Amino acid sequence: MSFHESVVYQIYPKSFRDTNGDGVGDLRGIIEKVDHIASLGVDLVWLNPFYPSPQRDNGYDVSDYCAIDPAMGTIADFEELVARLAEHGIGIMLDMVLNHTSTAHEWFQRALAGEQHYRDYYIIRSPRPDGSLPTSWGSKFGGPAWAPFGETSDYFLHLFDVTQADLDWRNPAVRQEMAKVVNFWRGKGVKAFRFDVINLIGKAAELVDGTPGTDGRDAYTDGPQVHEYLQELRRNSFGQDQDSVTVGEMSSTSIEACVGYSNPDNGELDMVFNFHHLKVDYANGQKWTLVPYDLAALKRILDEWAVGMQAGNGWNALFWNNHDQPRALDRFGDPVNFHAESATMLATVIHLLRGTPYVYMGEEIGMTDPEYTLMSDYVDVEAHNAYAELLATGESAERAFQIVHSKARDNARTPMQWDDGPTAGFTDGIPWLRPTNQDRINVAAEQDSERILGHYRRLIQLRKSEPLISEGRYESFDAGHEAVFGYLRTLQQRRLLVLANFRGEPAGVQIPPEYADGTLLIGNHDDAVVSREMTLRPYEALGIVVEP
Ligand code: TEU
Ligand code: CA
Repeated sequence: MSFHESVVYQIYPKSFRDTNGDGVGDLRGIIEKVDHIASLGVDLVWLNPFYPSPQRDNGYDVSDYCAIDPAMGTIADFEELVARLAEHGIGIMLDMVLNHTSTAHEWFQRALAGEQHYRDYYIIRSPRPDGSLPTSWGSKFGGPAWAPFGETSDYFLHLFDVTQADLDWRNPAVRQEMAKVVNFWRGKGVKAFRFDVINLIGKAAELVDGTPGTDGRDAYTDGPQVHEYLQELRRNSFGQDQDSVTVGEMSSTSIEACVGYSNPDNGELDMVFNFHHLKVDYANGQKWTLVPYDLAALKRILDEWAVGMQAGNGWNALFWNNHDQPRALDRFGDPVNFHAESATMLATVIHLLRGTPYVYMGEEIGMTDPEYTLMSDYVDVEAHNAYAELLATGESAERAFQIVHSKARDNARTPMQWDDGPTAGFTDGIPWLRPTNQDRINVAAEQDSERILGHYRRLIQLRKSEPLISEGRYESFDAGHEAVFGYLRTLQQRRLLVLANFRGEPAGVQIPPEYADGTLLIGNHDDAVVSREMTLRPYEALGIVVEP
């Protein structure tokens, strides 16, 4: 089966299910919940990093790529999980954090101890003649991207936390190590990989400041050699498996670059994540701000990426949620007044698009951002840095908290809500991050009503039964509509019209005559009637199919 027909379920292992009462999710917890995963009908499970790590960035600070953090389990647990999922035809997609290592990694420690071989693994530079940092780049987690390299007068680059040192991919030894890491997991039966911020590995030999007044990302993103490095990695590792599936996480990228990464003729990756559609609630491109989201921009970006990637024969990973994003339901839906309607509307939009859909754990039951009231409820280093920076720039404590509340990555990282118990059925101990509304939103309650879960299952099945969805051509529909996002999919004579009302009020739409005689393929209200002049109810979404 091609990845065009696949759906991926993302699990943040730390927050899925804890089996030993230490408050942290573990691999045995995932094994325990295999039936839930299988019941969705997904093909792959992407697991966020579970490797040994000081956990400064929740596992994206890897200190050993070829082992499992004891808090998460053992290699035997992993092998059991692979086998249990395989019984249901589900493969595992592993998260490869190859742009940087933890500074606790043996390579960095040996570099610090003076071993030149390992020093060359990292990006280490002298200050400029005037004593200033090598470049003006900012860390994506706040502050400068350079930190003193041990006791020397040099600096090492860290585009993320100060404990995440960027690797120098220009060094062939680094590239070989990374192929070895991928091959280690291939040896354990893994054929699918998600590559973390992989478009940042192509940094030039000579590092220069980027656009003045920015964090300099244009100077190192989608760098000159990234395509060559990906082609090499593919040849030396996952490309040797006929049925490998790969997705690259692309930070601040372009359609053009992403066509390059995912056009099969280039021999790089199968598909790409980009984040442009999730920046429509940023003021002036800045994340730590609070403004209503811009629906016109959201529609335009979804459409541009669908059209642009299709034109270049690239392939998108489709998603609303992941472990870095506040819940889309809170951003683009209305979890208070139209919980099930807006959750299923968002799902419909993504699942019928051209690309491969990803479902982030909890999305299938309409999980929302937690109802936290204190900064001490948050754990993420990024949230705390941002709060401090907001205060330093003169925001009131109340406003700074509101911003963190709406933007923190912890919003997505609260424990999976299995039942309405005090810890949501996540743990018998004290959860590392507190759930808040499991009394209303939990898997057990959804099993009974199936309003959201059932819709996800139907959408996932449709992708497998309808080549129109997995292979059809994409075209925009009524792009100027102020409330409705619409698009067409066509495959030979079969055609599909998808309509989704993003507003909490009814919205009128004119249906082209040929679709007015079509049939309802799926909808989030079971009593929709197709007609020439339709009025979509609040957050109503549907797909109308026309047979030849
Ligand atoms: O994220 C990359 C990234 O640039 C963003 O998603 C970033 O975390 C966010 O915009 C901050 O506001 C990846 C991982 O998904 C993330 O969890 C890691 O922290 C990061 O790389 C570093 O490995
Ligand atoms: Ca545990």
